[in-house]
Amino acid sequence: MKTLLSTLALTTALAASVAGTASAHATLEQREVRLGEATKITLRVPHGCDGEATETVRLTIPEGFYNVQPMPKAGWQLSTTTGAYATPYMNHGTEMTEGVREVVWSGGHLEDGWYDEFTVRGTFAHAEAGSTAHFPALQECANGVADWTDTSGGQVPNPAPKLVLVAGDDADHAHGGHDHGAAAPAGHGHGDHAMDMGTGDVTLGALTLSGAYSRATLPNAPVGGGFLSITNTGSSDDRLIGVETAVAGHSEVHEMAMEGDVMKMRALTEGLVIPAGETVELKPGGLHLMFMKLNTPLVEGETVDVTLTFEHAGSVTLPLAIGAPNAKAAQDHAHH
Ligand SMILES: [Cu+2]
Repeated sequence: MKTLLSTLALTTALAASVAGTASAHATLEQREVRLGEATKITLRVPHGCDGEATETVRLTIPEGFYNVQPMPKAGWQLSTTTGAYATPYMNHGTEMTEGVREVVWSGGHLEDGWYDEFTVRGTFAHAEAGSTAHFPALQECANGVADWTDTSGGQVPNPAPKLVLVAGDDADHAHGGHDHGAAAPAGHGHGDHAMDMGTGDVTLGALTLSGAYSRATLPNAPVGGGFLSITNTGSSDDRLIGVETAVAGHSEVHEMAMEGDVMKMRALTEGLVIPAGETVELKPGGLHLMFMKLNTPLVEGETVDVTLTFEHAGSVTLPLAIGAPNAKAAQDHAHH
């Protein structure tokens, strides 16, 4: 059976190359891009649909390619379709739950014998280094379509344009000395690791608060996030019921939860239970403090005072060290 399938695939590939028109595929100029860095992706269109001029180019944005900005082209109308991200993206301290999923350049005229390029800019995140990202594309002509949507990776006549993701310089990789890997399930690419402990631990009754940090935001960013771990050394549960900071008009405790197949954040209106004898971690992509209606940007290297109120342990004000926009842990590694 396997032999038969490979023979079929080979026959199809041969037929495609003999036919000629499919011998030059639509491809991406970029072969590799770095995770976590804004990057340009260029779709190269080498011919029309079986001799006809291309009038519309549709480019599908892969999961994990965030904050997409399409580049307009003279002579073409630009439109985009937005949709929810499977995993939200922290963009300079602002949580983005949706963005551009398809870009369409239409109303153009690219002769069969001409060549053109179509460009978008964005940032890859929440993906594994070494994985392949596909940008399925369609060319529409007056009477036909050239289809570049096959993401199987096989020898097919219509492979989707693709590139390989490589490790960037983000906080994940800057943490040379930390062995986060052993206990964490490998291979899911969310990059959220155990928090660094020992950064100005605060004790409040039976609770220990540690590794508290925030992330820098852009001027005029509406929201910011706060992260820490809370250990309950006592024998009864406690509950985080209040968050307050002078830099925000309103603050909440949020969780990330699946709604259908989309990850969304929502306020924990009943507060966050800190079970006896356990540690609850607030971290990017999971539970977090949400500072809304920010009245001043959060500046990297500074601190922001946040008051947390617990049902039993009471209130405490602690400084959150403001790290880089993509910080994944408190920056002050006092235990080193
Ligand atoms: Cu939130």
